[in-house]
Amino acid sequence: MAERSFYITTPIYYVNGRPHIGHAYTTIAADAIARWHRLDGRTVRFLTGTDEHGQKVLEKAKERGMDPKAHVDDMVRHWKAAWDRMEIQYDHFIRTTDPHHIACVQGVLQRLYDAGLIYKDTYTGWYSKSVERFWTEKDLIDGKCPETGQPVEEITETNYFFKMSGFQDRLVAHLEANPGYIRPESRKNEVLGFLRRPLEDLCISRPKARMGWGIEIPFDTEFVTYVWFDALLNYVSGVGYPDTDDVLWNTFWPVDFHLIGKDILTTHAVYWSTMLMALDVPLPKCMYAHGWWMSNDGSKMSKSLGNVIDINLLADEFGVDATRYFFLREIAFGADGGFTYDGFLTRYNADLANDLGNLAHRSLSMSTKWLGDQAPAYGEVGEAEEAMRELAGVAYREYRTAIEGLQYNKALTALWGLVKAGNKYIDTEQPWRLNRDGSVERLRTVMRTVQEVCAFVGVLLLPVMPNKAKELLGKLGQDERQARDALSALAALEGGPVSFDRLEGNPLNVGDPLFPRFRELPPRIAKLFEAESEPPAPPTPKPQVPKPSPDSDTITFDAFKKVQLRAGTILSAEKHPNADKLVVMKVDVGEERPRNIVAGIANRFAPEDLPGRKIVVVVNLAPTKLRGVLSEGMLLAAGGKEVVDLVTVDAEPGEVVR
Ligand code: ME8
Repeated sequence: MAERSFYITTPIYYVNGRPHIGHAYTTIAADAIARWHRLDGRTVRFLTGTDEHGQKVLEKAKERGMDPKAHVDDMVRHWKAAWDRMEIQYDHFIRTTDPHHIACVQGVLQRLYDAGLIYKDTYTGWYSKSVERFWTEKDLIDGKCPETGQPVEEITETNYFFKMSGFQDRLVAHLEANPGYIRPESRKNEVLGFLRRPLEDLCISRPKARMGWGIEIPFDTEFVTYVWFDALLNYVSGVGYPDTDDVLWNTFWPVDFHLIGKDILTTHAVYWSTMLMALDVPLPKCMYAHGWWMSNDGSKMSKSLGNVIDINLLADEFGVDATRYFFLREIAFGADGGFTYDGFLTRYNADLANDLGNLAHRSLSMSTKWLGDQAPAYGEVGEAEEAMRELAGVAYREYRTAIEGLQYNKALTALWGLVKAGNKYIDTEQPWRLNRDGSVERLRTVMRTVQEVCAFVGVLLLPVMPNKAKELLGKLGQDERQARDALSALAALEGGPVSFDRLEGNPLNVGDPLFPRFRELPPRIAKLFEAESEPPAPPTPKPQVPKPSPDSDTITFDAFKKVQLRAGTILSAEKHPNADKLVVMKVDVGEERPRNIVAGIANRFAPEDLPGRKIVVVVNLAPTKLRGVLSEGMLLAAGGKEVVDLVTVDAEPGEVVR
């Protein structure tokens, strides 16, 4: 693979429904990193598409009374439209009904069959339609699919099998020798755990008599290909395989990142890796399994709970760019996240309206009012300006490392460090005072410095908020080509400060604020809640619902739902300076900085016993001072006044507890 090329994929999505927020999340994340590498001068291939075969899709087609091909053709429109709406710049949209893909799947099957790696056998297993796979009896939980809890069906049938078991040792060795193969790290351990049991062979066909919607097996026309075996091959057929002389293949394989949700890790880490081994194709560089978006109380999205998130509604009301920003900024890529419209509004107002929007608007308004409509030349540059340039250098390096490692929230946090510093710089330098006092030289320096900060931030935001970043750069007289040049100049920077020398004499255009502030939820969203909290038509006679007495401790489910619990890891602990019973801890709860938490657990735990413990934290408790030390949350523990143990959970910091 050429050194300056970059290949990223999303899962190909089933066309048994329309795209929702979860699909958009993976796709936005892939788009952001693809845009970053394009901007950085790499040759990029970003592949997404649709998974169009299999039982689920067939049933949906039947439900709609349509021929399956007509159904998938129709559904694909919605997926493409959603990605257009979200500004997704994929390089290729693959469909598993594409002739090249079909030929690729059949070629692979024939090759593995000829090599003796596919055989025919009769098998009995428990089939879960919801995930399109067989489970063994011991996999089932309460007789249901262990992944979805949906019913399973016992099926005995003759099928073709891929000798996956023969690759188990090689796969384990690969995972152990390549720690970055599956990320985050905790997911790799999950796969290794799975591989402690003997790996079975993989059933890769379906008899047409039972389910005929799939790619025909080339050596037995009574069968079609199992949908996962078909779908996974999109990643290689999408870059020319099996034609290994193809320029796409030679430029882009092995893929840099397969982005997937954690739900489909096994199929990728185990099925896909072993399929590639069987084909003697180099393995991907990384499979990155991100977490899930859930409603605030940790339940799945459901209309009756008022927690369905409509991506178009968010885009209509807050804008596409703000929506993209929110999903990448709000949680660590890898952790689960709870979604609320209020949380969205808070993030929007704080980061976009207040921090960035305000920085841009006030620096442009003041500058044009007092210094004319061009970016001013510097007067004398002093320590405060040097500090801003240094900070920009640090932000750039942190941003780059983080975004290239798909740590989007870390990258944006680094950038916001500079945005906040820009606002603070204005507050400290008080340009209004400089103007009043006639200190024009100094005023020029301050205004220009802030404009350079805005232009710098604008360039780095292009991958995340492509339109708003362009708008911001446009206000400063910069176009995309200049932004690209600016990025190459930054890349050439080994370390040290950013020179902030791009804007002199550029036309400035204040225009409207980039992100208008919302005082409350937009009416269309607020209405949604009204509609959903409206009581049903009054029943007659009135039901006698026992109400808790006013002094009862009973709370409603809605009240409980407000408590946000997350997994946290104690990083350090020390005695409270003023209270024997209290311990002061730093706890990682999946945010950019650890929380300070004070807890009355000293009776049971010495500070040195605590680091490394994985605890449960109430994260939305109002911060308070306990005997003079700030506490930003509360941990859960067992025991009354005397604590007997901590409530612990084996999960990554930031994981929702429910
Ligand atoms: O599994 N939060 O397709 P699929 C975050 N066709 N991401 C979510 C999510 C949520 N709540 N819900 C869905 C398939 N996703 C197969 C894939 S690939 C060769 C074949 C995202 O339509 C996430 O990326 O069920 C997840 O892996 C994917 O959608 C599943 O999409």
